[in-house]
Amino acid sequence: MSLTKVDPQIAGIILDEERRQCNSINLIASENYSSKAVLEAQGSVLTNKYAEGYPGKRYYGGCKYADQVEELALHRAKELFGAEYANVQPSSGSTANMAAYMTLIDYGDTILSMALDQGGHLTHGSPISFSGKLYRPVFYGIDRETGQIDYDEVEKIAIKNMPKLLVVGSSSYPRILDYQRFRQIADRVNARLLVDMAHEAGLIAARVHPSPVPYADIATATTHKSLRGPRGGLILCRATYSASINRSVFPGLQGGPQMHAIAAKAVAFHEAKQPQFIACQRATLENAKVLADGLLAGGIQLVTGGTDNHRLLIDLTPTGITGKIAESALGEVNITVNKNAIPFDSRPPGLTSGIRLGTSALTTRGFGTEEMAKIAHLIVRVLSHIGDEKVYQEVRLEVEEMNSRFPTPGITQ
Ligand code: DSN
Repeated sequence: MSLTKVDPQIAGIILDEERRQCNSINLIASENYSSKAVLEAQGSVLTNKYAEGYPGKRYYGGCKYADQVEELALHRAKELFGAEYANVQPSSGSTANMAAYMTLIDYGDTILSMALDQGGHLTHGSPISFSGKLYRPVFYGIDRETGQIDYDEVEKIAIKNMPKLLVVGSSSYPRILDYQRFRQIADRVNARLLVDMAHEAGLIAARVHPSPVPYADIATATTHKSLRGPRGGLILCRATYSASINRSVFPGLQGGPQMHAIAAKAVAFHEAKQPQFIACQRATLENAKVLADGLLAGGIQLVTGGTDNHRLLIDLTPTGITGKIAESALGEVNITVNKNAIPFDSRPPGLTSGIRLGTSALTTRGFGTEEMAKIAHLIVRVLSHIGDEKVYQEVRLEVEEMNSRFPTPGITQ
């Protein structure tokens, strides 16, 4: 029986969410729209199957098709990223990172990573995450003047603290990370290198962004950000870590793998090989540059003055408004963003002095440079007219017009 009949309440909420996704200009840098094919695989009967273990070595009978699905996902992941080994079972980026730590270091060891308030991630050593509780984190940040990572400074911190693991990856750093330089630093102090490429995975798959895979001992990712797959995690590593990474994921951290999600990941890896996906990732970068230029032209300040990837970080300090107010004002006109701390932010994480923008989701919908220039203009209008309902209404109409021209994959397409 269909969902509408069995549970009209949940069906109704899902419908509302579909409408919200179609009717908003989504600039959340970590979101995207997965295709109908990905959604179909994720919503399949594979959700019924227990398949603890790995292909060919399961703890349950009836795993013939689960094995086929996982083998295909593994093969595609390795091929897509040029990796020696892959594990597609992590349910999230956090568990992927946890498995990487368990493989590479011991509890209590020192890790060196980008500080959360400078653009890092919770699972890179924040005291409120397992990573800060089980390991001894020390941090690098960005240079106050340039807003960019000073690699010589990272090296100095590494030499001073002699970490066992150097962690690379960021949620809001809008510049390319120099993976080769990080490898040199790791080698200098005899540390292992973990790259969390969650944000850039789609750009890397399309080869429009440098890949950390040749340099990292382990690279982790989520499959739902720029990669446009189902919500989940992915691990790529050198063959030497294969047995240990597998043990860390199962039985170390997880039980039965989510076979439906693994099938959907396989579909996403297949889609990521297609010319349309590659063109879209290239367009994502162009769109980010046009958005950045439009904002700068409108007097908006950007951390590092621009972007090399799909993300931009607006520094709202000169406007006097908080990230929270900006997020809510843009939300009023159906432009969805998230408040985000800027480096050296004087405001707490619940308020912040910045907002983060990303162009992956809109580019998937087909928005191009013309629309990006318009969106930059609309953002400037809203941020300079906080609370002005007349301006909000004008902007809402422009947002509606743009939304009406671009179907939303997985929903209207
Ligand atoms: N929540 C993700 C992001 O928005 O970047 C990171 O886990």
